Amino acid sequence: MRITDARVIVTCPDRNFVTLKIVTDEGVYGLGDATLNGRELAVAAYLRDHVAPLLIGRDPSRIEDTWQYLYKGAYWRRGPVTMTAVAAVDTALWDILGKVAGLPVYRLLGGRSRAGVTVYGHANGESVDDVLTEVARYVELGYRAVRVQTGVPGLASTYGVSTNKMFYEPADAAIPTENVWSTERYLAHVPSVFARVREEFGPALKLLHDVHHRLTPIEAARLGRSLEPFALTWMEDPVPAESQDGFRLIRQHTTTPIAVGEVFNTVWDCEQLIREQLIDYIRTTVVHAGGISHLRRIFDLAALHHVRSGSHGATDLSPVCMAAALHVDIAIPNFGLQEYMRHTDATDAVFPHGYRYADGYLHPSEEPGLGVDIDEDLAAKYPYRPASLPVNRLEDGTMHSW
Ligand code: EZ4
Ligand code: CO
Repeated sequence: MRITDARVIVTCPDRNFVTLKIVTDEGVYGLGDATLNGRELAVAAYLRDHVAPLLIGRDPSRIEDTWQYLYKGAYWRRGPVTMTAVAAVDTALWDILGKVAGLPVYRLLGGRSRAGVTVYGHANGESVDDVLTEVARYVELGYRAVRVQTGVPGLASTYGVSTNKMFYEPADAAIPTENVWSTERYLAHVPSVFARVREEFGPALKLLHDVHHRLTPIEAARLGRSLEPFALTWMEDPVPAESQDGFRLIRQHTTTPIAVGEVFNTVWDCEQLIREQLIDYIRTTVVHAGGISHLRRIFDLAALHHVRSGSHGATDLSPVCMAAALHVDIAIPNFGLQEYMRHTDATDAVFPHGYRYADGYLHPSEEPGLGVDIDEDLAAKYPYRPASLPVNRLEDGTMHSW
C-alpha cells in the first residue's frame, strides 16, 4: 500500500479547523487534526508546502519511521507548528492502520483498560450564583468532574467565562481582544468560589480550576494552599511553564495537585516535571504533542513517576483529535481525566463521529480506525475566518500572560 495524496482541509463550521487527509492507492484514507488555535494557516502551509510532498509514495504502515523522518529530517525540531503538523500525519496513519486491520485504534494500542473515559466539563459564570447553576447542570448531565471558573469582582472580563455556556470560544476577533488582569483581585476571590461549590455539591464531585499561566510560583503556592480545604482534583497551568523549576517552589508549599501541558509539544517540555514528580497530571494531547505515537511516549514516562494523563480537549481541538484522544485514554494504564468541551452542531456535521457521551463518560468508537470522518463538501461551505486568542494586560498596561 502506498500514499497517493495528502490533502489539507481548512474549514470554519463556527470555528476554524485544519484537517489532514492521507489517501492511499487502495482507497483507504486516514484523518489527522492539525488545528493550532489562532495560527491555523501556519500549520496548513507547513503541511502543504513541506510535508505532503514527502508523503507521496510512502508505505502508510511505517508510522514510527515516518514520525522520525519528519521530526529528525526537518533539522528544526519541536515547536507548536512543526509538532502539530507531525501529529496530523501520525494520527492519520494510525487511522489507516486501524482501517486496514479492521480494528478500532485502541485495540492496536493494547486494548481497553477501563469501562469508559471520565470527562470533565466547563462550568463558568460571572457570579458565584451563576456558576453554581452551571455546576448543577453538569451534575444533572451525569458529569463526575467539573472545571469551575468565575468572573473576578473589579475586572471587566475574565478568562474562561463565556456567554454561550456549552461552547466556550476564546478566539473571538481577527485582531486580539484586550483583557485586563489583576492577580490581587483574583487571589482574593477564588477560594470563596470553591467554598460555595463544595458546600453545595459535597465531597464526591471532582473539582478543577484553570489558572491559565497567570501567576508566579509563590502566588500559585498561595492559591494552592488556600484551596486545600476544598480538595481540588487539580489546579491547572498555575505558572508559565517555560521554566520547569518554578513548579518545585509550588510543590514545596501545597498539596493541591497540579496539572500542566496543554501548550507543550514534546516529551522534552515536561520530562523534568515528570521525572521530579513536580506535577500530578500531564495535559499534552494528540494534536499538539506529536500525535498518538509521541503522546503515548509521554504518558509512558509519566506512568513511571505517578503522573496521570489529563489531555486538553477544548473546542479548538477538532472531533478528529477527540476521537484519537479517546483511543489513547481508554488504553493507557495511567489515565486521569479527559477535558471535554462539546462542539457545535455545525462542527459535528462536518466531522461525523462514532464516539459518544453517556453518564459522565466518553466512549471511543468501535469502528475500524479512529471512527471519525470529514464531509468535504460540507466543509467547503465554511471558509476560513481569521480569529485570534485574546491578549492580557495588567491594570497599568503591562503585557501579561493570557
Ligand atoms: O484556552 O484551548 O483548558 N483549556 C484551556 C483552553 C485554551 C484554548 C486555547 O486555544 O485552557 O480553553
Ligand atoms: Co487550560
